[in-house]
Amino acid sequence: MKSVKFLFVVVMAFLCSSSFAQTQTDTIKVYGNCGMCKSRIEKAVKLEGITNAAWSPDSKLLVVSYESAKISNDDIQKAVAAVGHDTEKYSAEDKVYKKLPGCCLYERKKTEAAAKQ
Ligand SMILES: [Cu+2]
Repeated sequence: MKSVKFLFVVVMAFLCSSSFAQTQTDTIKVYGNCGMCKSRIEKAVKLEGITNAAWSPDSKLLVVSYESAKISNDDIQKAVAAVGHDTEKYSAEDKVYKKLPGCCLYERKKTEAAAKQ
């Protein structure tokens, strides 16, 4: 009887930890301008583990919900930078940024490289 109880506890513990996968919501500063930026940014974070993402052209903030076991805040910021948008932690490559449509050429955050120019 004791072992049955133990097994029950183990199974319950397993069910609890797996059914409540940790979902985290972060707000990340992402540089951009307009509605086109919005769709580009939100498309870039349609990734495994991300449950919700919305970027506001007014606040320049990306509110993203994700399962922290599957993807990290850094991964998300890298994915955004990869499509040409600087984030608070990662900068887009110049060549990617320069390919953005004219209306999307947002004022870039001050990077060391920009400061030298
Ligand atoms: Cu834009």
